[in-house]
Amino acid sequence: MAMGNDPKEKYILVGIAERDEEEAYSSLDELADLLDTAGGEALFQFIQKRQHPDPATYIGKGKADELRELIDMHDADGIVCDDELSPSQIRNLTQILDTKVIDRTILILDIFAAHAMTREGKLQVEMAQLKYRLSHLQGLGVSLSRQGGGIGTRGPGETKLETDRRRVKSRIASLNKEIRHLGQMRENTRKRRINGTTPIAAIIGYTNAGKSTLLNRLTEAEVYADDKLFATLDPTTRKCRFPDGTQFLLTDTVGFINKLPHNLIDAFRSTLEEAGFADILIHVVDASDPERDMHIRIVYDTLRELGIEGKPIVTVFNKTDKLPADHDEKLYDERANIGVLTSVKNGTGLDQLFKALADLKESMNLYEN
Ligand SMILES: Nc1nc2c(ncn2[C@@H]2O[C@H](COP(=O)(O)OP(=O)(O)OP(=O)(O)O)[C@@H](O)[C@H]2O)c(=O)[nH]1
Ligand SMILES: [Mg+2]
Repeated sequence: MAMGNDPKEKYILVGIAERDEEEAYSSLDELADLLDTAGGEALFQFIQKRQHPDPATYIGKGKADELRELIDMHDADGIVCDDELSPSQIRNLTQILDTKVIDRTILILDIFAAHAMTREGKLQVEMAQLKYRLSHLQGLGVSLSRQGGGIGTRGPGETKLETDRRRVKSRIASLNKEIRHLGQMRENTRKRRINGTTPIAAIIGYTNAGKSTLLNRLTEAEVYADDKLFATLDPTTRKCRFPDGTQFLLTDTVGFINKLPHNLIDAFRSTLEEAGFADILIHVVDASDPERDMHIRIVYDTLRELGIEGKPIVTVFNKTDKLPADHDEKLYDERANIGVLTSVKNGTGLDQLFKALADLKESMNLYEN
């Protein structure tokens, strides 16, 4: 991580409960995971109940004064807000709190920057960061000029941005061109694959559900899987042969998350759309997560946003080994053709998954072979 051996930066997590307070707290739990993945440490959660974020200061002015005292008392390095802030919100909060102010989007962009491995992935992240900074220069100038490095400062340097907007814009244009070119090359590879006879299944789902672990289990792929959010950024495709001889090409994809920044969806559209070329979607869900129903909803919302709809779906309720013994809720995804329960870690339920995929393939009449 960019912070090397420095002590971890400590942040207060700040959110707004527009309706349900519990929902706001669990969103902040996820924000804490994001912060942890980015190499920072969450001190505690600070939530204000209000109808809408304050357009000037996100939380109300009075609450901000209260927060300022807490920042001093706990010697925090900054705050992380659970929503994307506007340039003026960043500027005003930075002035009132006299500390570093970052938001969920900056955090996610930062993690993506640290995890991108391929040239295409790196270009896509740079593009998303430049777009975010271009639209936030006014606020970030104040916030970022007061700190040396750390979270939110990975990627393109700040002075470059401030000195010449035009250069940023032309950089974005040239990134666009190169990303398109790489996308074209990927499309050619894909066409060669489609000309083959093996059906393609894309493994999709919320971040940290176990998608890469599943791919690794079913194939020899050694995709990086870790208890981190957004461990995977680049699509990997591997061939897989089930015990009955049925073959599939399996593609691992980047995970989805609540409030995934729009700049990222745009920048990653071409790799995210990899799932759009699959014959079948394998939707992996962390069944042991108390928020699993919300995760399922967000996955389908994101798919819709990407224009990926109407594909046959096998939903894999994974991590059943972590379910409490007295668990009796029904695991159900109304949009899936079939649901199976697995513990990819322990290797249980994989036979049912094979059968589900083979049956679907059969019923779809996919590629006689
Ligand atoms: N207990 C348990 N843990 C699992 C299981 N499957 C995966 N995990 C763990 O869950 C964590 C996330 O797994 P990944 O395969 O990286 O998840 P992913 O969906 O690819 O995540 P991203 O690439 O970050 O979107 C890892 O620590 C895995 O070891 C399971 O069946 N049971
Ligand atoms: Mg992964």
